[in-house]
Amino acid sequence: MNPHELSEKLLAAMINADRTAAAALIEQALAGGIGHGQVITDVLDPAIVRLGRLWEDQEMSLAQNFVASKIAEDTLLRCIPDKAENSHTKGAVVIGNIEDDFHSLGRKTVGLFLSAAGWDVHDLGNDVTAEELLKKAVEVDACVIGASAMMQTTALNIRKLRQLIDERGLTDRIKLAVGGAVFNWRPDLVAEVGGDGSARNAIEADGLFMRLQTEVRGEVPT
Ligand code: B12
Repeated sequence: MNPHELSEKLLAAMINADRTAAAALIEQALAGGIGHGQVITDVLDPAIVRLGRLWEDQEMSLAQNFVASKIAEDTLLRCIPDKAENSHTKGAVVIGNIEDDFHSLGRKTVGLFLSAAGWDVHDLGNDVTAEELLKKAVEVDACVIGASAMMQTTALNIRKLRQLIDERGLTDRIKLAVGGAVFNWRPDLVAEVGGDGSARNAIEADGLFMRLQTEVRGEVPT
């Protein structure tokens, strides 16, 4: 089966709340030689985008979407890329969905990819306040905070974090990465909320975090 066919079948499994079938499809894709990253970009991602459209077109309920998203999350965990050989040598980073945001799937994907790329990821979960994110970043000496938001309303809550970082004189020590579907639709929002940069997906997040770390430390991480 090619990635497109696998994605179609995965979508059907998610809609039918068939966790076992979804897991088997991912195993099949990985066994067939499709790389972990490609399973996410070419199989899982298109299925989730279609799922989103079905919901937007009101062809499925919030509850159905919730269950389907849970299955997508399980599926995602099966696609974790291999750990970098020199794991966690790039330094500490803090990530979380900003206050009032509960769209965990994207954030978790980013965390898994960053961890596999060698970052020591402190994932604070959903609905995290600006204060909590900054407190943790100071505690673990992180030079990047990654704030995730999926909705226009919650994205604006990131402004509080920008303000706190600046007020405490940490502008040059802690950089603010922002991301989530809403930033992909409205790239101008990155500047509006005070982000230092954004990445369209989990695969590009490592490059962004490395660039931001270099801005802080003035050196290229190994
Ligand atoms: C799944 C989903 C849900 C699930 C979430 C389940 C979960 N465990 O995550 C549930 C059912 C809980 C949900 C709830 C709601 N949702 Co919703 N949801 C979605 C949906 C369909 C998909 C989001 C998703 O998971 N995408 C897949 C992931 C892998 O992609 P991603 O999130 O974009 O993440 C990638 C990148 O953006 C990037 N990234 C993400 N974060 C970060 C962070 C950093 C630092 C970086 C660098 C990169 C990065 O990397 C990720 C991986 O590649 C979207 C529609 C859509 N098309 O996006 C609506 C959507 C986001 N939801 C929406 C709404 C309105 C809601 C609700 C208010 C619905 C309601 N009436 O209750 C609630 C609000 C909950 C809340 N307060 O947060 C709206 C937002 C509208 C807007 N313009 O603001 C959307 C756009 C749907 C719509 N068009 O109406 N939702």
